[in-house]
Amino acid sequence: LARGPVVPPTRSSEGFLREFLRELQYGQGVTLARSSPNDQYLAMARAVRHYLMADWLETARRRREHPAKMVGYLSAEYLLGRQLDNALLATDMVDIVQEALAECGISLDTMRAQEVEPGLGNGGLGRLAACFIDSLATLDVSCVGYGIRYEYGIFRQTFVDGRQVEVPDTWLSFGNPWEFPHPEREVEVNFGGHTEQYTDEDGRERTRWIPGWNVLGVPYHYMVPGYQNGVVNTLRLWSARATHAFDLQIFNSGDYAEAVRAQTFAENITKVLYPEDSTPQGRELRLQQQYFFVACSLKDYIDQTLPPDFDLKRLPDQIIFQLNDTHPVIAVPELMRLLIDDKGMEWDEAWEITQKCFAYTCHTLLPEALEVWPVELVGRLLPRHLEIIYGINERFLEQVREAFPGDELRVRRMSIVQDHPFRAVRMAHLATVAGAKVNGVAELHSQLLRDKLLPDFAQMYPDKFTNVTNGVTPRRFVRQANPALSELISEAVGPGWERDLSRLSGLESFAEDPEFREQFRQAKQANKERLRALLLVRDGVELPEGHLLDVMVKRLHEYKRQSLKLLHVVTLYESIRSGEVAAEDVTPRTVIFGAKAAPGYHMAKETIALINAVAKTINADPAVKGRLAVAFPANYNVTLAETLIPAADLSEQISLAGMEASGTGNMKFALNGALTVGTDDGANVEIRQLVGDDNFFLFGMSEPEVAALHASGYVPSQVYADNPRLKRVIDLIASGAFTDGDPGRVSAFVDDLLYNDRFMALADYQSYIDVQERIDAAYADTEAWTRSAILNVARAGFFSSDRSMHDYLDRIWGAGIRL
Ligand code: 26Q
Repeated sequence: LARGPVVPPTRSSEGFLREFLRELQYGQGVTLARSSPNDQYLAMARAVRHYLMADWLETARRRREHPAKMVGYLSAEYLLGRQLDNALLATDMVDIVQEALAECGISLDTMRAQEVEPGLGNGGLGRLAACFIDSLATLDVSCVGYGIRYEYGIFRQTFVDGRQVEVPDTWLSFGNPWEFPHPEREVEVNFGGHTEQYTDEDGRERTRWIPGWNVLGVPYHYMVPGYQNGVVNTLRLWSARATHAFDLQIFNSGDYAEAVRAQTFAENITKVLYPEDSTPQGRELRLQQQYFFVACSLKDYIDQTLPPDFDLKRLPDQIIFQLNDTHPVIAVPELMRLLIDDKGMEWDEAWEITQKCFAYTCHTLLPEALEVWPVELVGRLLPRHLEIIYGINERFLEQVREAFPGDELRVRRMSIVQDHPFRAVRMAHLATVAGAKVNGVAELHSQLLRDKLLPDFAQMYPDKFTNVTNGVTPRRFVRQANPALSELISEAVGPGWERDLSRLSGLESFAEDPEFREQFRQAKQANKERLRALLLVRDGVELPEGHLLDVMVKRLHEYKRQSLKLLHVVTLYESIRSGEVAAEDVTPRTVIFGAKAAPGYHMAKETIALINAVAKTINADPAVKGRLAVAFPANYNVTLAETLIPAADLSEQISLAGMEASGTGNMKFALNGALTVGTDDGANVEIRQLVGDDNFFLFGMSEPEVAALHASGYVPSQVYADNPRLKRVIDLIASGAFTDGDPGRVSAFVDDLLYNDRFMALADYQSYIDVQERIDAAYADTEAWTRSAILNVARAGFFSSDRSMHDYLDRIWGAGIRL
């Protein structure tokens, strides 16, 4: 027993009950009779964990014994969502567990509700990382996800008088049954100090870094189960601790308070997730976070994961580090430093290896979202890395001059180090120069990346650039979030679609089957009722019944244009109020918003306040009762998304064309049978191509039209003056009709629309109103709408993150990865 493989517990409700009670009694130290729901949750989560353990250990053993090339996914964010249901589904234990809990008088839903989701990400990018590691486990690809174990994840959003107030996310305070701390695998990370030259024993001139201070990184392991395939990969999140030597030294000098302060200082590094998701501020602590997790990860991989005495010349055969945006790009000079300073390699050889070990994914098109780090800061925090970056840049610019003689403007444009408006390291340039591949996240985005964001680089390295369109995991976002639809799908196309989403195409013909359409509507109805029940207890919101459910959920950002959605809502309201249309002639609609604003993003917060003000007015007005309602549940997160998205009829994807890199919510809605109203932006383009124009509501300017309007000079106040309807709507808002007669509370919002409107909401207004009128009419034709909804599901199989992973394997990660 001691020497053999780990034996999993018996897969039966008796077997599970045994594990559960053991954990409750011996783990939590309570009897069932006296246990709290939290005790029960922790015990059952640990019991579920037992069933994954044998597979986890076996997967690790297999990977050690057959060393294939591994993917090291480097991401500062993983927006995992709740773990319990995911683990139950991966082990196919829902029924067993439900039965066992029933014996104890415990409901599985109560247990599910106990879990606080790990919100270790801001939005799309973090959720994408979570989907990708799910898919890699399901495809049995050797992968370790590396990241940061923030003590506080994305803030919890509350509304006070309709304005966003952030509350710290204390996700760890009731205990976390899903993590495995490994303090014995701690890693030291250095910061600060200076560098010096010296001559080694062989007479070679070398550099060494004399750091000024250091911290420890403790890894916490999370299981990443594949879907019912016996594979469990690892997510390794790092947590900062004070160095023992550090505090001991001070402690011995008698200054206890100073020793504690040093500890606090070190542990600050992984204290909190930065809640900005598109306009990074050059904050020192943020750079510390980035270097901290990347240094831990590289050292852990080289010293602990590779076999001892591994010849690092062969590193590119063993690992590809995928850089999730520029946040982990400091890994590039870190690997150079390890190879040169620690392992004694020559520059050219180290660079050749480094260039093969990294690939870079870009997630933006907004120039201000590109990370730059002031040279002064990098030099102070990471002096050796700054030298290496200069070394990389010098050699790189030499190549640029060789390829484009006399073109000094180009040299300046392409330089990894910018001079203006301040001296800083351009992380996207570093990533592009160092990466073997650079990819965008949807076809349009990859094309704009080549043509607009990094054209000089695309010219110099045409073969580096590629596209991998994002995807989402069908396990969480269809199977788990939408059991009613899942059952229908399984009945129609048979089992197994969760792992081969292209099989959804088998639903095509069912769109023509009236009986199937009726069942499909019933599933949607069941999901709406689930949502109603949830919002009632979660937010005290009472959703009207029988409405078109129109949903816009995503981070609050001007480019995403929640403002445009709001103009539509006010247009509907105004047209009923003014008597222009009779209330009984409008298609009843409930609009749901969900959005967090970055705490320092003023206009985003103003928009939230205005949405809440409009909602309050509309919901209280008997003139529109039963016809129009607006809900804005606070704290939109993965958990809420899982109930909201399956209930939606209409998916709002209305960013200004050329601004949303991909979007992934758009995919989740389509897969759950919502129709999209959207611009030709990001992955919307591909969704429309796949589902067909008849099943997608396109509106607004295309990206080239946006560019042309910019070039010709865009005057939003002119659009306002020329469109009487728009003018009425804006005037109504500006009058204070939604803000207790106070125009002051809306002037920032209104003035920006009229005199700035960077993302051209007014330019797309009429087109948006027109398409929404078509939507009202289309929704009234129930059978046709259902047919379109089914076709959306049938044709969206492409957006599985399993497909994205196949594309990464084919286009980026190369041969040697087992499949
Ligand atoms: C960087 C430095 C300092 C502080 C914060 C940040 C930071 C953090 C998060 C910058 C950006 C982000 C997140 C970006 C993001 O979520 N982008 C989205 O990525 C999705 C997945 O590819 C796309 O679908 C979305 O279009 C894109 O907006």
